[in-house]
Amino acid sequence: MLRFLTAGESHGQCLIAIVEGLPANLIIDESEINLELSRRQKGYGRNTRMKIENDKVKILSGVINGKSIGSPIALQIINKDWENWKEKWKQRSLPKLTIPRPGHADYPGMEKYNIDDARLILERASARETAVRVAVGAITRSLLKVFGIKIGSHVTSIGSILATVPELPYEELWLLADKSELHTADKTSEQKIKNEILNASNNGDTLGGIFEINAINIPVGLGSHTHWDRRLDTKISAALMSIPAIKGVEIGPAFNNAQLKGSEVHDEIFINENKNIYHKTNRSGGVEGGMSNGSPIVVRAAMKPIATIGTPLNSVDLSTGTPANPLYQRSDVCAVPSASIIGEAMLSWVLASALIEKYGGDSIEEMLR
Ligand code: EPS
Repeated sequence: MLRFLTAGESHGQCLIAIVEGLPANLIIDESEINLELSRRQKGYGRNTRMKIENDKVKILSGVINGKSIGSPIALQIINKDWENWKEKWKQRSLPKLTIPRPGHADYPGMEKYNIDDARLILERASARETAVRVAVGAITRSLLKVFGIKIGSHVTSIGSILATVPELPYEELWLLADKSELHTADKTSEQKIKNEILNASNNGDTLGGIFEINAINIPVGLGSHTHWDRRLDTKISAALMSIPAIKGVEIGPAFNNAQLKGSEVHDEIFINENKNIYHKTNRSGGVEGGMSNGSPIVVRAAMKPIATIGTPLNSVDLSTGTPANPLYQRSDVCAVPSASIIGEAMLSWVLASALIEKYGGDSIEEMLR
């Protein structure tokens, strides 16, 4: 079984992940992990924090001479911003945050953990933690690569601006997106989206959006129909929903399909002269009955606008019980492009887990056999 845990706070010393259950002899290239980390850091609409951080992974265990050895892999990413915070933490000079921000983890976290300072909740609730998830995703991406599976993504909307996605093979869409500051494959919408982000920023506001992740060269039969928790779609949606601010996930055009008739939705099955089964359409998003059906996996995720906003929203000072507006510090205006890279990492993770479950093996060679 593949599993991982992370540790670390947004303005603490570092982020840590421990990955357990990867086969031995998998080539793990630090520069490929760092490439994924830098992809997550790009994107129009981030705040000055992204200028402070320059994420690089340090592999602390489980990899010798560039290959996994079957033991737990420990990863570390240093928070450069720690340098600006460590004295404040030491001197306990940071004022308590007692007014929870609507939409953030502040209020339920303070109540649940009996903590009177939202700072102690937001430190771990922060999306900073996703940096180390992307490092984990990069490792599982290496495993998928051995089996020919590729994953990419592109942003399909930000705020009210919908991208017009060109009709191109997925790999070409990903290349276009990787060249765009908004991680969209639609060059024609870029300026409109930038203006929308700039307007939101000028008004002390934030924006959400939607991104799509695609995985290609998928074998038939990952996941299982036999139990709710073995279904591939269960795992995909849970993994995507675990990303901070993601509030909706669909596999294939699910919400549109719900408005159509069965005859308009289900992907007909064909056989070619080599006796290979195929589909001409992919309205299932590559998952039928909780299992991959061999078509590309297509997942969309909806991110809500970031909860730290400059425009005051009603809240309550929990130390006095009186109405108050939360304190505003810096925040991102829009992080949808970064979220799409985190989505790729989480989908890589799910597919690698499903692949290990189906093909097993303690080494890459055994898995391949
Ligand atoms: C985040 C708030 C911001 C973001 C951060 C996520 O950090 P800060 O409070 O330091 O300004 O920059 O994202 C990252 C640091 C990152 O690496 O993505 C939040 O509250 O979720």
